[in-house]
Amino acid sequence: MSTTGAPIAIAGHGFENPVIPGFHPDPSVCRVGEDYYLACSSFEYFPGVPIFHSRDLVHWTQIGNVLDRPSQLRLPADTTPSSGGVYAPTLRHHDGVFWLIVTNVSDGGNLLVTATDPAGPWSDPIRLPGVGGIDPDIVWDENGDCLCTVAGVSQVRIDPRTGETIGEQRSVWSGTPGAHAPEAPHLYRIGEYWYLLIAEGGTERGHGVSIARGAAPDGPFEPCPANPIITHRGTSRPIQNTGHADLVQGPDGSWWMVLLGARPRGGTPGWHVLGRETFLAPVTWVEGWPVVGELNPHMDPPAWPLDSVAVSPVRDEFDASELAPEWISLRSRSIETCTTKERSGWLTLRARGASLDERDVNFIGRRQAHLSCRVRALIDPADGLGGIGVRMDERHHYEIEVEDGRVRVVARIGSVRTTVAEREWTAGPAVLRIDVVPLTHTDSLSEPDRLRFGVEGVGGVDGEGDFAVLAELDGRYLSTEVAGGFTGRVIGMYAARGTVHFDWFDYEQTD
Ligand code: 6LW
Repeated sequence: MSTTGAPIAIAGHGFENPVIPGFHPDPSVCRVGEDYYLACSSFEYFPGVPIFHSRDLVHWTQIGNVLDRPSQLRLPADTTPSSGGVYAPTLRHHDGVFWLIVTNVSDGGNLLVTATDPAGPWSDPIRLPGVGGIDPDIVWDENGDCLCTVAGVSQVRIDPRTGETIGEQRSVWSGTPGAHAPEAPHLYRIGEYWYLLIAEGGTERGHGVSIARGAAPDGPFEPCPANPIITHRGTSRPIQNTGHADLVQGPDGSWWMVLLGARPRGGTPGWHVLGRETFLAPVTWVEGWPVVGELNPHMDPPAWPLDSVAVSPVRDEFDASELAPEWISLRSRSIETCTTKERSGWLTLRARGASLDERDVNFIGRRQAHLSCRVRALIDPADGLGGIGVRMDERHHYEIEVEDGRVRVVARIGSVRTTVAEREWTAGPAVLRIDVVPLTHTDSLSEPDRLRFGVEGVGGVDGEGDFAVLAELDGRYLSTEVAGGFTGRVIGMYAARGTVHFDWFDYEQTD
């Protein structure tokens, strides 16, 4: 493989980042011929590990979820807190087969699955009980032996068909002296060296990527003199937390890095609300070391990054018998409690937990993928209670819900739960709406965005057109800086009592 190919600007115009906006952290990428595939972490959501396809590394389409059956993914409510579950996959293509290795920190640890078509089906898991540590990577050496390397950074030989370990797991590199959390290892044979890429500094503002190389895949490794090869720590760049990367070479010889980053907004200390997103950067090679280019090569001077050009489907009518792959449920999904087959053209949800405070609430949503967006849904609460909400975790969420002639907005922030607004509502179906509005002018105390909750079709003094706004809430409380953890906002529908039905759900990027 050449390590000298210069990156080409895609379509000659650079590209926009993030390439996969919204909560899509820990990207891992591989290429087969002209096709790129990329997988991300999914934590407490089911199905797990979204997988995307692209021809140019910029425009990605979700083609499925790798762990989409209970036999592959169990997220028991008692052992799966928010930000538990599925962490940091590595996706590779070897010997005509796709391999994905990942950790379910809430059920059994590391596992491997395989597929001939990355859209699925993926195999049942091969467990790796002997491999200790998160962020597993797999690679095959010149002898065909399979090496698994995990955060720390340590390595063990495995039999990928059985999951057995062969020999001891041993440390291969601990990263830059003094740097915290060496993790997310990926090992590659490039030219005459084996390269060990890692993340360092923790996944917050100190995040960065470092690399080392050696003659053998098990080391010893010599660190790159220019480490970290990318970090935005200590800068005023709009994209922060850059780290947890993977490398891929294009068919034209160009090299690229996918990595996670966050877009904090508002006043100090900055709040990022979309979780950690997937970014793309060009890579060149100088004296056998990778040099990472700008995340937004055509943007000068630096500006707020544009939202991805990927356009989300505006409306889901729930006419298909299967739900689209971007819909994610909390911890599990069953046909008994979440189905489009009960009322034709509607999504029916049957309540389990009694509110979004509960781990077993029946909530199904999609990642908020744009800083500015609008969500609307037509709900028939029948004789139950349900609504739409914006969720970080059980302790951080805002929602608007309807039942039996009442509509209300509820906010949960930490240990405080309150009904923010409530009004009479003519019983029957309602169009509930949430507008997420980023602030354009900020001072040191400003929130990153505001969330407006209301009902359509009623007018009202505080309304805009026929949109009656019941409440406008500060977005900072639904950010990672407040909620903690590894995820971002997910917006969706829920049932809190009885059985509720949704005719359609709109997600729309707004300006
Ligand atoms: C992941 C670790 C990290 O396992 O965060 O940013 C953890 N990197 O590598 C969860 O995403």
